[in-house]
Amino acid sequence: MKKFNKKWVFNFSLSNQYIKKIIITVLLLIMIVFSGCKRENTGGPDWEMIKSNATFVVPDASYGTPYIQPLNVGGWEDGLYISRDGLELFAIYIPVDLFSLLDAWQENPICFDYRPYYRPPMLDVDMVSNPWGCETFFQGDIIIATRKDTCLSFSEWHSSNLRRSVSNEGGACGVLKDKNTFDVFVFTQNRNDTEDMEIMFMRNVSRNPSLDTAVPILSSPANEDNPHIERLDDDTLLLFFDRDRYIYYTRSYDNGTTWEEPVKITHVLNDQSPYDVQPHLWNDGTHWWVYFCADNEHGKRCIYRSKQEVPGDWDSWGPRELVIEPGEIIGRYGIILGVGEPTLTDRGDISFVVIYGDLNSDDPADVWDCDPWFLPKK
Ligand SMILES: [Ca+2]
Ligand SMILES: [Ca+2]
Ligand SMILES: [Ca+2]
Repeated sequence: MKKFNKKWVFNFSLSNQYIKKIIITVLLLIMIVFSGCKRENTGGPDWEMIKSNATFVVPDASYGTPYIQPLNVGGWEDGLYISRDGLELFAIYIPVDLFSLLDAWQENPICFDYRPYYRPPMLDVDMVSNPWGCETFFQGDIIIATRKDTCLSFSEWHSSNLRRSVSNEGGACGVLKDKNTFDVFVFTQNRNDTEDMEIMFMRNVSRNPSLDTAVPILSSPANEDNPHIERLDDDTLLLFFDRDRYIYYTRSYDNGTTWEEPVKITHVLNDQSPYDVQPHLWNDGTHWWVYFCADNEHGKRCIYRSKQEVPGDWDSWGPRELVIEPGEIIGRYGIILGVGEPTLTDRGDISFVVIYGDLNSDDPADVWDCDPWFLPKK
């Protein structure tokens, strides 16, 4: 059970490689940020001050100032996707302090008591059902927020129709057909039999789709994650995704029934592979871009973008350009570990996640959080 449980949990989101990068980053940041200027312990993190004093570097002057989206909550909101018209926001929600939980859980994986790590609201995420008969559990579901107009903020998360017990679902991404319908839609799911991750695909579904018609595509024993789907013409779909943290692309010429053998990207996007790149395709009206996550020279996770060099060639990416880099938290209330999960509206507004925490927290079950932020195009 120990092996089964451990593998299952790690498969859902964080590879061992990623964990190592995080640990190294944390140690570096401890050395840099807290050398000679340690703040006194004042209990758990002052989340309001951490979140309101976080700063970022945005080199492109066509963007405004990043701000936290008002619907943010204490649990872990990750894997964002905003519909192109900007009216829906999806995330995977895990109502725990995920990093603190994983550290502690590695020490004692058998029927771990997850309750000290719960961070409400629970948003109907089933934290009880599990195949091992344990008293408590943790897993993630896709949640959804809607707004009637892009001049309004998203105000509240709700559980989505993609909610499912035991397994983790995430990586939602769709192509809109009209104001009520996604033409095609993908998300990821942990298999409960073989334990690895796979991409689920469906056609012609509502804007809060259910699991009913979802079928697995491109399945392999590896972990498929971070899918991004686009329609290229009446019959052709394009899918970017990662397989064990290497980025691939594939096309379907029959609207998703069959897919060509995935091609591994040779440069730019896989420069740091195996790595959690989180590719997001976006067209500026003339050119295709990929927005993605990568480390800067200081080992901090940043968002970059790369322009397609040869039209129609999906392995033809120009040098990466910085989009947003974490700065300090003014007042030293905590540190920002990184930014990631870029997702763009038609007009170029970016939703993304920020992971930050307080290394001086004296509550080992409340150190880190992951929240949705917004980088508006001017
Ligand atoms: Ca689930
Ligand atoms: Ca798989
Ligand atoms: Ca959060």
